[in-house]
Amino acid sequence: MRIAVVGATGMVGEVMLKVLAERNFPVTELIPVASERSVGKEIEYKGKKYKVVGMQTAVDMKADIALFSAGGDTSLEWAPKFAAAGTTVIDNSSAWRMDPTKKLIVPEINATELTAADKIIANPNCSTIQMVLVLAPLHKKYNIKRVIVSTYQSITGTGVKAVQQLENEYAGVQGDMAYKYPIHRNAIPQCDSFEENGYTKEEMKLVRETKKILSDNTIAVTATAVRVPIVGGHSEAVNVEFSNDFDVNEVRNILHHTDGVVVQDNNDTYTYPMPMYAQGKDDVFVGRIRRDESQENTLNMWIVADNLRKGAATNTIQIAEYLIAAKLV
Ligand code: 2RA
Repeated sequence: MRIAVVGATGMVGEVMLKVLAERNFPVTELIPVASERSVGKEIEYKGKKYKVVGMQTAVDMKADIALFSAGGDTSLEWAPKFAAAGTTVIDNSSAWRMDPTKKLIVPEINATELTAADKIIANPNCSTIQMVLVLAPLHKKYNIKRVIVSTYQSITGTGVKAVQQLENEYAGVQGDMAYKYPIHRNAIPQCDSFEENGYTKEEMKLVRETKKILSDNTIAVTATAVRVPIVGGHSEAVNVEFSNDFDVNEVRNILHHTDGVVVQDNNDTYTYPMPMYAQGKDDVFVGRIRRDESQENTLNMWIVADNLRKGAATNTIQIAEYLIAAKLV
């Protein structure tokens, strides 16, 4: 497979290259792509060096699949050009996610929706992916009425500049600010910009994308997304109201048998998910599973995942793997 990685020099792009190598993805030719200022830079993949090329050069090379993590504006401009050249694009930005003509895919949930006609495929937002992977089997079993989610999001979701800000604050030096406020010893209740309704774009991604991926607009979702000074991954406190009652042990068993989900839930041994231990892994970890005693048919959970892996790079590559296995590329 001729594979283009668009945004190859960025944080997610670098993880995509790492995951492609780890999973021994069938790459016959790698095309690292980035903005003009990075053209000519060298990246290493499986011990071999590759020169970064620009966007038009990459389009002309007619990759089979292009894995995009280059921001919404770049994707809006260039994904159609790659697609017109016959390349199937899997995009990590929010540009295409809510486009009714584009599929929004978490392979374990809805990869079967994909067809060969899908030339631009949207990868959901990281905080959405980890939540819906846990919610999907429970929705099927108990029918979800409402979700309340509070997120505790890693600064890696913002990018390299945010990580550098935290390191500068640790060191007590002044540098470029990714956020309006200090992040060290702080929690910032704003991820991305605000919308008219007072929610942030990050919160509305959780609201809108959950309904699309689960194919059910009746599900009520509300979210509060918070940035916290950690690097390992995103954590989420999720409260779910079902139409039907449930048994907590049955919930644990359903999740234990769900692909891509690992249950870590034992109060006697202080076993529960934590981002420090999720970092570098592709599973979504769930624990603190307990009935919400304040309301019938309602469950509380704690969900953690590495936002750069299952939340972005790995999910993208799993979509590509599905396309190949299903002979859609
Ligand atoms: C964030 N999910 O964490 C967004 C974008 N990666 O900032």
